[in-house]
Amino acid sequence: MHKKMLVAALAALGALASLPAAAQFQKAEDAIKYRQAAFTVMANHFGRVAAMAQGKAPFDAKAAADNAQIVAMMSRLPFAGFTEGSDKGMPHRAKPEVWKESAKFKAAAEKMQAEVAKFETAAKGGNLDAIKAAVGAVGNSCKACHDDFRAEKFSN
Ligand code: ASC
Repeated sequence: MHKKMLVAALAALGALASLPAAAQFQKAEDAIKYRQAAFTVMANHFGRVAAMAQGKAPFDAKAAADNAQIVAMMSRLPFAGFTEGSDKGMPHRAKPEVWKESAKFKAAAEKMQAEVAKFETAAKGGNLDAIKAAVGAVGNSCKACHDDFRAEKFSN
């Protein structure tokens, strides 16, 4: 391949990679489904470790670490699904504040991600007391965002 063509191809790839998240979704409904799915998977795997922390499930250090790793990965995904215009499209519980107070929403998302990162570290360490503390902090960060940005009832 000519060097010029290679440069052009790489530039095209680079442009694709930096497209806004909106381009991942054909319609608002796709973005809503995506974020709901990501939250669902994240909550499921967090719940497995939370159950251990609360003594509702036997403590299994390996399972805790594996689940925490999934939570950490998932925690980075949902927010790409809050695209412009995806306040409508199918029933959901995101409040208008998600879009009206986007800086505050972003800060709440980043707080959750930071607590989840600490939680993943704690789970890797295998100390149940440290895991309990981290589970509490993650849960608080979930709740704080829900209080401000999640409605009680589904829209539509
Ligand atoms: C969970 C879960 C949440 C949070 C929240 C904490 O396990 O699914 O949304 O914790 O309930 O208050």
